[in-house]
Parts: sequence; structure tokens; C-alpha cells
Amino acid sequence: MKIPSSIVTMLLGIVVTLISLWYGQNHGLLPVAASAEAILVDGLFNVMMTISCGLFLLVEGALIFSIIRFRRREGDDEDGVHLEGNIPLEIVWTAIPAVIVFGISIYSFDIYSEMGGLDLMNHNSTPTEAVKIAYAPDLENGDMPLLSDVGLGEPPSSAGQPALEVNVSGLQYAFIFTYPDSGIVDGELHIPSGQLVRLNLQAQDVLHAFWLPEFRVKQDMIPGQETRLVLEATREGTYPVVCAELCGPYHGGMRTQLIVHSPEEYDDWVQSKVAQGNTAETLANLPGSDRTDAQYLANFVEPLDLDIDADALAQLQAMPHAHMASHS
Ligand SMILES: [Cu+2]
Repeated sequence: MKIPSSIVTMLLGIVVTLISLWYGQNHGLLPVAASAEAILVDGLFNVMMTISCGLFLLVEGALIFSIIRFRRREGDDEDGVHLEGNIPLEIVWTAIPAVIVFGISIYSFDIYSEMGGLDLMNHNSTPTEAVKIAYAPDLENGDMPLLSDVGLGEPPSSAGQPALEVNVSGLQYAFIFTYPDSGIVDGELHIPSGQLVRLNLQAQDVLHAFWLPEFRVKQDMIPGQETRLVLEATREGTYPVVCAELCGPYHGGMRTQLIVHSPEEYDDWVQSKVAQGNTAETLANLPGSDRTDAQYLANFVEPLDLDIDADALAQLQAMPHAHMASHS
């Protein structure tokens, strides 16, 4: 008995669909999702993985099937059959990707606006003096074009909920966090879960990028122009903060930690910090641009968890190096 090809095609279609749907949810390619934004971004990513998986199986399956089914048989020296295109087939394989691309673009724009991407387009800011000098030195102030704010603003779902504000400064090679409400200055970012947090980002020297992989957000830090990220942590824990813009020789060591507390723990942290005060000693312990090579290198080892033993690291640090020697 021969199974009709339409039944075979349908069964294969069901199997490919099931595998793709499973893989789209179980690819394991992303780190843990720790923010409201991460859940939105992962939804989009999983849809794209599902579609890609289906297309991959379809294209590679057809390829492998054809290689075996239509291989040259022994003693067959004839030319292949001459084929002249197939209009219906070409329409189908143009229309399907067009629909997919159109659908993904609508979906991703929707997520962008849900994450607050459209909020900042509403208000414009006048560029600072530094930006004016760099990009438009000949223009009078009145003629300066207004720049749109850059980054992610308040998500529309927040409905004016007050946000905790933190100023973040990027410098070669560290992040410094200042809390305007309490006056706290720290080298690590502490935030409460379940509350909107507004990060005002700026760079003191060169371009940096503020990247929170577990929050699925990344934003350039630009000298002379403030950028912004508004986010909401949904999961307590300690997560890496990474500079994602090559900013100099120690760029790889420009990392710190984001600690998400429960609201009560966060209040305790604020109180202990305020009681302690920003003494000269705490300020001196902040990461600055005057650290020694060993201090810079310490960052390479710990967060990356490289398997380097202490002796080998000491040897590396003792090695004469023309560039490092010049500023130590
Ligand atoms: Cu950097």
C-alpha cells in the first residue's frame, strides 16, 4: 500500500511545527530573565526562534532529501531535465517571508513601545554645550536643532508610578552610581524589585555602553548627552553590569554588579549607607581612573570566573608591558 504524498506532507508539516514550537520555548540560549522588559523581549525572541527553527528544518530537510533521492545513479550519464521556473512556487516563497517579516516588525514595534521606547520621542532636549561644539560649532543657539532624548522612557503601563532615580556615570573603566534622593554614591547598583527605576546615563570621557544581559537592555553612554533607561526588576539576585562598547585597553574589565533586593532589604541597605555616610574613605574606595594595573586586572578574573590560579596571575601582573608600564 502506498501512502498518498499529501498525507505524508501533512504529517511532516505537523512534526516540523511541533519540533519548532518546542524548540522556541526550550532553546536555552538566554540567561535568566530578571526584569519586566526581559519577559517582553524573550517573547519576541522565542517567536523568532520558532520560525527560524521551522525554516531551518524545511530548507535543510528538502536539501538532504534531494541529495539522496535525486543522486546520480550508476551508469547514468545523461543531462538533467531542463526546468524553466515555477510561478506559483515563486509567489509562495516570496509571500510567506513577506508575511513573516511584516508580522515580526509589527510585534517588535509593539514591544518597543511597551518598553517605553516611544515615551522619549515626545520630549525634546537642547544639546549640551559640548555636543554643540562638537557637531554644530557654527550655529547660533536659537538655530540649534532639538535632539530627541535617547534610550527607553517610562512604559505606558506604568501610569505615572514614581520611579527611583539613579545617576550612572561611565568612566574608563568603571561605573559610578549616585542616588540623588539619599546622596549615596556607590560602585555597585542596588535596586528594589517591583519598582520602576530610572537610570540617567552619562559618560565622563569616551563612549561606553551600559548593558544588563539579564534585563535585556543596553544603552550607549555618551559624553555630553544624557541617555536614559527605565526598567523594573522582577527577580531578586545579583546580576552582572557590563560595558558593551570598546572603550580602551581595560574595556573587558569594565564590569560591576547589579543587586536586586526585596523592598525591605533595599530600605535597610539605604539606611545603612546613609548612616555610614559618604566618608572620604568610601569615596576613595570608589573605582576611579587612577587604579593600579593589578586593580584593573582583578576585574578580569572574578566576574568572568576564569580558571587562573593566583601564582599565574601574579606572574602575568609582574610581566613588563610597554603600554602598562607607561602609566604606572
Ligand atoms: Cu567602557
